[in-house]
Amino acid sequence: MKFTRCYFSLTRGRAAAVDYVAWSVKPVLLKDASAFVGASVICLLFGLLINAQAQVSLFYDLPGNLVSQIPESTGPPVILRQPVMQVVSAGHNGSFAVVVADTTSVTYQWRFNGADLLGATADALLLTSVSAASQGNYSVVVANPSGSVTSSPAMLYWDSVGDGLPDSWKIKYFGSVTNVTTSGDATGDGVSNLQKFYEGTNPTNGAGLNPRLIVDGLNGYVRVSPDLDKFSLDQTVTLLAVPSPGFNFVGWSGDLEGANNPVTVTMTKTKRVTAVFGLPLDYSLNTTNVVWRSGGDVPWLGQNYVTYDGAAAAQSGPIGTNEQSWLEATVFVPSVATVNFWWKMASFTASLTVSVNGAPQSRTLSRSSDWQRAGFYLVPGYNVIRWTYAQHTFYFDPGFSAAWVDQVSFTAYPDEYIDTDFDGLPDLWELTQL
Ligand SMILES: [Ca+2]
Ligand SMILES: [Ca+2]
Repeated sequence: MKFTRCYFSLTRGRAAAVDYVAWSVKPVLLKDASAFVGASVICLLFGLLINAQAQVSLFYDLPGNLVSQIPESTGPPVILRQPVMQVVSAGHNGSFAVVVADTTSVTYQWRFNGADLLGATADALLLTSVSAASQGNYSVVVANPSGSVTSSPAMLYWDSVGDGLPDSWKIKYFGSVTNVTTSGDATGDGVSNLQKFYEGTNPTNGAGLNPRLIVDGLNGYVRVSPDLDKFSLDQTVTLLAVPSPGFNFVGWSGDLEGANNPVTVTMTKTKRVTAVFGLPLDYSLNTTNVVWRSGGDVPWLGQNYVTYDGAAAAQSGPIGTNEQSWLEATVFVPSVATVNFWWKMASFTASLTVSVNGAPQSRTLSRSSDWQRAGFYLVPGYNVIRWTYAQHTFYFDPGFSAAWVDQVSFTAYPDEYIDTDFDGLPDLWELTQL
């Protein structure tokens, strides 16, 4: 038995997203001399095929000796990776590099603003003692016997402060090197100066801005489509709120309001959006035959973190300053009645008020208070009871604040003067004084 081999190799390199790997062809097993001819043709065809991409082909005879090497340079050099822009501060070196597909017989000549740099003839360029005068375009001319190609120019920016933002960029947009910070955001669009520099957008008027989208969900998650790190200005994005088992989607909070789901958002700026999910309100509030509604800037939600009864309670929606969140029950009572419930508040900047059939009640809850019982008078027939949680303007960050309601009950009194504890005060009156 005889065998022949055809080996192909390819310079290993890395393009933007693709690793070139070495090619190899397993030995071709031959039974007789005629098959060897066929195998040679196969090897040659493989060689031509791979040569078209690799520009390197090595041919071996039967014992494995190298018999021919097709000239590597069938064309000018191919640049796999271009030099990359960099920002260099005092005391640091600058460096640029180029990666070429086939380095055989290749020469390099680096240029600064189009002029050859003396002695800069390697595939990498190291710049020591960088100063303001070093700022400019760097490129490299790569040549082989077949021709030459010039890399795309890469900027070296001078950064005297060492914060990563070039002096020239700061001066161009802000007229100052010292009064600009990397985290600054003069246009208030949620994208920092550093991000704007790298994205080539204008930090003073937002032109070309790439807004971000930060989404969050409690007891569920948000599916974003397309799900990108950054968006183009005014790009539309679809958000789908997906609740955890047992929870309902209540509404959106933050830079998005309402309860449409899915919902389309236009990225006019960087946005923070929270999807609010809750337990069912009748379950949380221990009621049956009551129609619950909720709304405002963000609706109330059922939850099981802060409760009076240890099971679940309703919590005001996560709202901002000068916003409100309301909870409303419609109930039918055949006679005079009371509505009773427990309520609680954790806030320095909000109030929880109650209205019955549109009439504001004097008893309210403000600032922080632990669970208390409250009661209000209802007339025969339909009654609408509304709890309104409102955040007011204050000169400090209120942090977390919310109100809770639990264990809502209704008691009807066919005899409104009944006095079950015989203290001379009707039950109806006593329950509304809680
Ligand atoms: Ca409850
Ligand atoms: Ca009594």
